[in-house]
Amino acid sequence: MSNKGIPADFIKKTSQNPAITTIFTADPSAHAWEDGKVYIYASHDMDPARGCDLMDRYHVYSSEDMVNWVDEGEILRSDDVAWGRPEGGFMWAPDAAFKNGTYYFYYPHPSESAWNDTWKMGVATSSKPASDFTDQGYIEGLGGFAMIDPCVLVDDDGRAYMYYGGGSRCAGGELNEDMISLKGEMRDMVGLEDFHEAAWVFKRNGLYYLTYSDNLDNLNRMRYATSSNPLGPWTYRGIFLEPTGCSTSHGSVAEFKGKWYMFYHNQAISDQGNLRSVCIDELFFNEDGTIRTVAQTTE
Ligand code: FUB
Repeated sequence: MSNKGIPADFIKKTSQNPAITTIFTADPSAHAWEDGKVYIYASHDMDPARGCDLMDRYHVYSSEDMVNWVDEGEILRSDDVAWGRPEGGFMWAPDAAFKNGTYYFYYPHPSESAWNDTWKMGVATSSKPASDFTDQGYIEGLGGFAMIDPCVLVDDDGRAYMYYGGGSRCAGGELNEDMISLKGEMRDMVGLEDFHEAAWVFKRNGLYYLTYSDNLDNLNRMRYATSSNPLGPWTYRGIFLEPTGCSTSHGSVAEFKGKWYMFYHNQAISDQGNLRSVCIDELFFNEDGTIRTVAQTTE
């Protein structure tokens, strides 16, 4: 497992945020699994000059206290994907899910050299949350527009839903029991205002929340909408993460030991939008279920 450490001359400050400082990480998808730990499945920014095409592997982080984070190592790289683009690269924002004793790792990746229209939603599985993932192919039947930023919600009744999208369209649909095929058609998520990318769906007190980044020029914010149904229609609720200083914004929301947290990224360490770092702040809700603006802490 090779880690590309952060060169010392990139490090401008040391603080609680960013929370992950051993390598550059972005697009955190956080999950509290049944082993009592919280896990972050993140993208790995690797090269400032070439940027997102060189992102070719994923690391997972775990914590028992939301303060001390363990790099669980690399869990998948483009070389492991038999159906993937021969040149590799382009391992963008992932997500993970757990169902019936199996961990599912979802990742967007092109299948051909001419990468632009060839993205697929790959799936790897393991009996462990942070190791031994094996690629299982990709979800058939998806496509038509930006095949990036998967998010999978396993609802309280065991039904699972996948969301993805970018460039103004977000789609959602139900997965079959196997978690790697679609049950019916994907449909557009209706009611989101100024959707850009980074869909994330969670459930709190019976209400579904869909968070996403918007199109504010070069400094995307994160907005959210709510619904009583996992596939909408959605009611737009507002902005809850102001710009982080980074040209992209991407995050997830998870509950851990009775508190809610916002996981996101900024470029505080590198000052470069292609070398991002995962941050964490507590997330607070109002009595009516609306989300308070995240206070982005630095110490
Ligand atoms: O990390 C690559 C891409 O940048 C993600 O897929 C987007 O959400 C943006 O964060």
